[in-house]
Amino acid sequence: MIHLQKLFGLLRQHGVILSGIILGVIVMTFPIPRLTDPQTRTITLDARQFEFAPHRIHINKGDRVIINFTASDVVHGFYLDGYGIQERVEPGVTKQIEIVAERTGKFRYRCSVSCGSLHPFMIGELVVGPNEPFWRAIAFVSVSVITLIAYQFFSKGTSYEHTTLGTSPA
Ligand SMILES: [Cu+2]
Repeated sequence: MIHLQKLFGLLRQHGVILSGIILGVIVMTFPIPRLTDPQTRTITLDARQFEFAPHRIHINKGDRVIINFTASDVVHGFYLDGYGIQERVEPGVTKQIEIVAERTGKFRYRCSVSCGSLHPFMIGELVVGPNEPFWRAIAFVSVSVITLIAYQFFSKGTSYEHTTLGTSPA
């Protein structure tokens, strides 16, 4: 009878840990098909006085991006900070720019051809987000922290019981 009580006590205390471990395993192995493989994306980027359309491009780390770069009015350029990629485009001619996103972060792209009075303000932003392992890590850490908190909470409730069980004759 005491053994059974002890078992229930242990289960109540360690069941939290066990649930945490199971949840952790689920988080680490759950398939996220859309994010698993780096993607190849094709984007049309148009340059005009004095902006890029789109002015912000969102991708994930590891993605390969093919930019079809066009100009609507005058000659413009494309320079990507941190990648050292530079291209020049004339109206009516599409230039292809290929980028492989190796690092996460925000990288500005700017016009590299003096195209008019507001040329210095012709700036866009490439946002490279973290890919799937990052979100798994975040989820795993969250599960661990929640498990620890729950463990602390539940073990407080059973500590008295354990002391009693420990001192009682078997
Ligand atoms: Cu320009």
